[in-house]
Amino acid sequence: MNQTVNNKRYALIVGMGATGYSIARYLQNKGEAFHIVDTRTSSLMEEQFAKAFPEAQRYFVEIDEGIIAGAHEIYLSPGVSRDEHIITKALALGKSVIGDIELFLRAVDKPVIGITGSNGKSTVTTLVGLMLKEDGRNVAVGGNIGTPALELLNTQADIYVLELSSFQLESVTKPNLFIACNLNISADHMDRYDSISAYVMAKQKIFLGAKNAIYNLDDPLTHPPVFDGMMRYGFGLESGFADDEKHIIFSPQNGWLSFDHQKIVSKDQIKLKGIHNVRNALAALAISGVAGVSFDACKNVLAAFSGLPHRCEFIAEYEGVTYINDSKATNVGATKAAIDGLAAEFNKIILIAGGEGKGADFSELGKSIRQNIDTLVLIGKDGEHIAETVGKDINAIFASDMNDAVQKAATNAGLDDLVLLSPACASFDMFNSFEERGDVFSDCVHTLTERCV
Ligand code: UMA
Ligand code: ADP
Repeated sequence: MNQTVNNKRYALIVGMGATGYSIARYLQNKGEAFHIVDTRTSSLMEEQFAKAFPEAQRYFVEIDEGIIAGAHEIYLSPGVSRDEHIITKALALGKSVIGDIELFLRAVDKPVIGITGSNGKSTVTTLVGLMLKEDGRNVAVGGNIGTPALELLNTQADIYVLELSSFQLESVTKPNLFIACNLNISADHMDRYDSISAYVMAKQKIFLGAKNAIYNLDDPLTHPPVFDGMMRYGFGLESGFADDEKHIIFSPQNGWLSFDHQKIVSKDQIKLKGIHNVRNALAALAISGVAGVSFDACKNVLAAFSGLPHRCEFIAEYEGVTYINDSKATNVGATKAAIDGLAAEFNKIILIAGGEGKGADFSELGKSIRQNIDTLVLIGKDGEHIAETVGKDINAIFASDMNDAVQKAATNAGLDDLVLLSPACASFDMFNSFEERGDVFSDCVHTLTERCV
């Protein structure tokens, strides 16, 4: 492509994926010109872009500095690091580099709820969306959970719920949300951040300008700074809170989840399983309660919602062995939560883990594994690294692919045991997505059970 600079005002979109596409569509609808660049040699969506936006110039890997200099603003996709050479050049030229969330927030004139955290975002975002709907609100749900935020603008909703990743939060200035929630922090994406503090700071941006802040009483890294005029609500498991601190807590003594001393729902009435999901229910109650949703609507949703696919999802029980798909556990914290939450229910656990480790420190996983895992079946790029880190005293087996892993796990399982796929890693070394990884696991389990009938 001829890299000429024209005189027309244009923006530069970085990344030709779902976000880039939503930004391009948004600008096209507004009649604004743009160029698009992907810092890789090609994009899976290249053809779609060429068809939908024939006017826009497309570039790959390299781009003249003049094109960057000529852009009035740069719109960055979340998967592209702000350390990427095009972005560092743009920033050095004094350009504003923002993401789709900032564009969405500039355009929207209705209340927006934002939910971030290392784990549980999609579950809580879904619960809050369902609670608002149950309460009769016209709600639109999107962001990192799947539908890019800008696409929600076509829905004419009265209230928006956005799942926000640290990558998306890096490229907002001051979100000014109606409700901002930070669920929990454990290390993730350490291939993208220099330190855990850089990751924590990206997450903390969610609170800037928020009217209401919701945080995890048990996790100090989620606590917001004190801002004038910002209401604060803590959720947690019978955790300490100040007398004047609004709190949404679960009491293991009486088994109830309560909102500021008012009992709302008992743990037994919640369909989701595991203590991490009690935390998710508390966060959803806190957010929905602050948004004015009736507690009856919240209760109905908690009693009916059995969870999203690929999150501790029951697949089959065969010859006394239960098979659970937790493919969405793409970091150490998520896998720890799944193991610790499920261990009490089974005789022993055979864990299938491994994949693209994203620079994680797997020693954190060692304790949970040593306490609760009988056999570790390892797959993917970082399988060996996990085995080395958790120690020699664990029965670790290597598998060549998912089918091999399921077979080896089944061979090592007996009555009342659990075979758990909870990889603590991203899927990209072996699969296109965590969904594909979970589907392949599920297919392998079904093949195994059918073959043996
Ligand atoms: N690309 C580059 N250079 C890079 C990296 C990527 O040019 O260094 C290009 C790719 O070649 C591709 C495009 O950017 O053409 C992809 O953009 P993207 O990686 O930002 O992904 P999108 O398709 O826009 O999807 C993004 C989120 N992906 C990431 O943040 C990595 C999706 O979250 C989100 O659903 C979607 O926007 C809509 O908001 C996915 C995710 O994995 C599920 N999120 C991470 C997570 O949950 O852990 C943060
Ligand atoms: P996210 O969108 O943040 O990735 P999900 O709701 O999709 O979160 O859950 C992903 C995985 O994280 C689940 O498979 C589960 O193992 C784990 N998980 C869910 N909620 C929590 C929580 N509150 N704390 C720790 N781990 C959790």
